[in-house]
Amino acid sequence: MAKGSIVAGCLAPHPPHLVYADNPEQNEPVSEGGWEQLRWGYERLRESLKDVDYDVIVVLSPHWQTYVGTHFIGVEKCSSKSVDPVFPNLFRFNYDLTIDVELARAIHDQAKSEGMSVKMMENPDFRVDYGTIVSCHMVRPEWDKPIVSISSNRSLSYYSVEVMQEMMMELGRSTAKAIEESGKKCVLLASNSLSHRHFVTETNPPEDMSKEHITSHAMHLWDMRMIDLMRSGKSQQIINEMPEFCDQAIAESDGGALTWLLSAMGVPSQPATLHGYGTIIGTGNAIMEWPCHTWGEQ
Ligand code: 2X7
Ligand code: FE2
Repeated sequence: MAKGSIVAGCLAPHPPHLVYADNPEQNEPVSEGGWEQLRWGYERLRESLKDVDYDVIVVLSPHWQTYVGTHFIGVEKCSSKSVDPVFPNLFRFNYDLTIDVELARAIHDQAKSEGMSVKMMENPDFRVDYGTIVSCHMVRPEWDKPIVSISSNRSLSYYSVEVMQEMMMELGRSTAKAIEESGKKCVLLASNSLSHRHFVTETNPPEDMSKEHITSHAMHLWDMRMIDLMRSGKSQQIINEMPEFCDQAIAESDGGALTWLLSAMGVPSQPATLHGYGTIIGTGNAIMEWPCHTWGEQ
């Protein structure tokens, strides 16, 4: 069997506003658009992945929060309605998705053999979180690929950002090894915003773009710094600066997704492509792609 591989890694932010603004048939609320810069960014990412051959999407979302270990959905068919608890006016999404349980279990087993605390989530009534759904929908609205859904172990809240990084580095290595042994080609998604300080009131209508901007200059500077590091292939520096970034920008990378992604790709020195940047209710969001399939044997 040929070795499996990560064909692309993406930073794929998940504010529900993006799905709301796109008006897909699965989502109940209806909008007049909005957040076009980011939605055009997702369009460019989809175009870039159009001719890339892959079997499965592997996603880590900070909105599936687990406090004892990292969990993996272990139920093959998940269908229900996902409602954003903070923005139920924007996101009530009927989903029907397929999980690659075999690959999920392989990553679980590999991580376990490395000493991590892990669990297969086998409750058939489990409600899939909106972060997972929004990122997968924006990358692949056809929903024709199975996914592997990984929880965010809140080790930062329990311990520290350093412990979170150590654990996500190991989870990344385990993910890469399990993928290689599976023979499957995978697209990895780190589902998170960058700076994450948001407004506490909503405009009317929510898609009024005359009110949308970053919450502060300091947040803008952090977002631009991170994008610059990603575009210049300085992954190790991102990992080194993660404690300050999480602390000062209240960054949503505190859930570990970005560290996991960089580790799974081998902390690449190849540049990432920026497909789009924009703010959503004041938070900073970048759509980035590391086109690993173009890098050859590493
Ligand atoms: O989950 C989110 C987010 N990360 C950023 C902005 C707005 C809503 O939801
Ligand atoms: Fe979020």
